[in-house]
Order: sequence, then structure tokens, then C-alpha cells
Amino acid sequence: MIFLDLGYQPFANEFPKKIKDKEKKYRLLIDFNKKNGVVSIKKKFQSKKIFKKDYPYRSSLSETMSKSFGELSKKIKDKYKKKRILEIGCNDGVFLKNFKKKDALGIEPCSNIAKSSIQKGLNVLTEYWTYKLSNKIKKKYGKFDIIFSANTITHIQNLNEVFKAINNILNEDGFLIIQDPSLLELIKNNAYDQFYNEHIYVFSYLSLSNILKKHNLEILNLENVKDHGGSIRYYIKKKNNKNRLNQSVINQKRLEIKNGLDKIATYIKFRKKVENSKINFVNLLKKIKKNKKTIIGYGATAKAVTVLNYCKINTRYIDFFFDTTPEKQNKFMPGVKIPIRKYVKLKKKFVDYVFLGAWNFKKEIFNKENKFIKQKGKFVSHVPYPKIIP
Ligand code: DWN
Repeated sequence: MIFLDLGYQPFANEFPKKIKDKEKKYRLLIDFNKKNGVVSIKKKFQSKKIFKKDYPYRSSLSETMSKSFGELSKKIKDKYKKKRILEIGCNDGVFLKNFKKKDALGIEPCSNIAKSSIQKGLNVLTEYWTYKLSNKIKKKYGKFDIIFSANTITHIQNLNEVFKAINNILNEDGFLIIQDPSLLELIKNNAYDQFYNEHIYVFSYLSLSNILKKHNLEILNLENVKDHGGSIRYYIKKKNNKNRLNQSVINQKRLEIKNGLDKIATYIKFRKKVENSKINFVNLLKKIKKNKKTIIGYGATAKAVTVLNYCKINTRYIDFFFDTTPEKQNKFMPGVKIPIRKYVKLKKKFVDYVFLGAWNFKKEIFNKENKFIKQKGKFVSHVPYPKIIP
């Protein structure tokens, strides 16, 4: 059942070079499947249409993510000594760079991003994750003890093929570790901007365990982590592997049921919250503008694209965005065509209010911009509800 309509949206990571550039748009409708609990976007695009040779997102540009994946790699190395690891969707090597080249193989379909991993000396195949590829890898490298994938599996339309390919190449006593935004955290934070063309699915424990069942896989353990505004790191095993399920799995199941993730009424309530958020956010920006103050955006994120296009926020409100990614600079925010500039440190003398496009890195950004905060510069965010910070 469709429970949310986020309107017509452009592709979140296709940044127009010119203001007059024509963009493809699609209707962003969000669906809840009552049978298996899966929440997904209705119009699903194939990877080849999204992840191309000029993909602009680089995970390494955030210190928070480098630190988080650095800590996780250490944990994996300590726990699973001398195991070989495969990463699906390794981006620019933010995780993989922590392993020795001979022990780790990465898969990354976007050639520009794969190239930057290869230049760091990593072993990376520029390929999409398919069953055919898993056969090719098995022939050349054998099976793997650990398969890791962060913020990637939810981006692939055909989950049956994803898990069939994983099963094909994971050792019988191996582990699949995946990390993706948590549906429960999304609902709690009213973070509707986690929905866009790349986030085809947003997993909960309940939905993921249903999907895995069909593939003889089960969640052994899980951790709620702060990454990207609240994610879950799932440790998954083959069913015939005798490791006992951890209490965290039972706790998460209880928590999700308690919060109604298995009930349509929860999603309808969420829709109402999102609709109110839109009204309140636009009113907040209008009030700021009425007082003749300036607003800019910080972090030209995929998430911001959803917010701006859903709330119809353009240069009437936000003058420009700052972003540290060279591939996004001197282009425009998709749909609403707000210019994106090369980042310079915030100063109260050139801006009063800053919209946190990258609200998931609030801590990192506030640390970096402490001078601006001391100068009484303000931020605005729509998460968990529209407000001015501090
Ligand atoms: O799943 C996905 C996540 C992991 O990354 C992808 N589908 C696409 C992308 O989504 P996003 O664009 O919403 O991700 P981020 O990580 O929130 O993007 C942060 C953006 O903000 C980057 O463009 C870098 C920029 N940034 C900045 O300009 N200054 C980030 C920080 C921390 C900063 O200080």
C-alpha cells in the first residue's frame, strides 16, 4: 500500500551543469508491503540507470564515516583473524583501505569512484553486483569468509539476485555483514528525506529477516549505530551454520513490533507527520526571509534533494549550497536549481542561517563551524522537526 507521496523528484545524484538543463523526473511514492513488511519506493530504477561513470558521491569526504569504518574494520580484523573479505559497493575505499590488498576485494560499478579506490592501491573490480559476477569471482578467488556491504544492497532493485549471488560465494561458516539506514530511526526522526531514487528499500529487522528467509540466510546479531542518522549493522549467517542467535536480534524484533513497524497505521501516522513537517519547514524559512536574513545550504546531499523538491524550496529561500565534493561544485541542486559552491568556512558576515543538508553529520559540522556558532550564526534543520539550532 502506498502511504506517502513525495511528489515529482529528479535523480538525487545527477547535478545539472546549467540552470537550463532539462532533467528527468519521476513520482516518488513510498510503499509498505503488508505481507513481508518491506518498505520501498514504488518506481524502482535499475542500477545501470543510476550508478554510472560520473557518480559524484565519495564516502571518504566525511571524517565521521572514515572513523566509523576504521573502527569497524579493526573489530572485524580482531574477531575474524586471517579471513578474506569481499566488499559489495566499496565506493572510494573508505572501508576497504583498512585491509591488506591480498585479503580484500572490492566491487564498485561507478568507474570514476572505482578508479579512486584502485589509485589507493586497492583490489577493486568495476562491476555491478550480479549472480554472473559472483560466478566469475568464485572461479578466480574462491569463496569468501566475510562479505561486507554498507549502504549498497538497499540500492539494488533485484534483492533475490543480490542474495543468490552472496550465497554463491559465501563460505558455509562465513558471515555477511550489511549496514543500512534503520526504518525505525527514519520513522522516529521523521527523516523522510532518506527516500529518493537510490534508496529503493529501507530495511527494518522485520523486513530483512523475511527477505533472508527465502535465501536460507538469517540474522545472527545486530547493532544499532549512529551512521547516517541511525543505521543497523546486521551480522548474517547461513542457516545451517550452528552459531546461536544473539539477544540483540530478539530485542530489535520486540522494539520494531512495539513501534508498529508491522502495521499500516504507523505509516499513515508517519505520512501526517511528514505533511506537517513540510508546512512548518516552509513557514520557518518564510519567517527568516521576512526578517531579511540570508539562508544557505550545507551539504548538497541526496537527502536534501528530496526535501527541496518536496517542499518546493528554491533560490527564493536558499541562495546557494556549500559542498566539499569537487564533482558537485559549480553545478546545481537537482530539480530546484540552487547553485552549489566550493566550501569555505562559515562566517556570520556573509550568512545568517544555514540549512543542514547533511544533518547526519551535524556533530562533525558543528565542530568545524564553531566560530560561526560563537558569532551567533544559526542552523536550520527539518530533522526531527523543523527548527532553528542552537
Ligand atoms: O546511501 C547513500 C549515502 C550513504 O550517501 C547514497 N545513496 C548517496 C549518499 O547520500 P547523501 O548524499 O545523502 O549522503 P551524505 O553522506 O549525507 O552526504 C554528505 C554530503 O555533504 C557530501 O556531498 C559531502 C558534503 N559534506 C560537506 O560539504 N561538508 C559533508 C560534510 C561532513 C562536510 O563537512
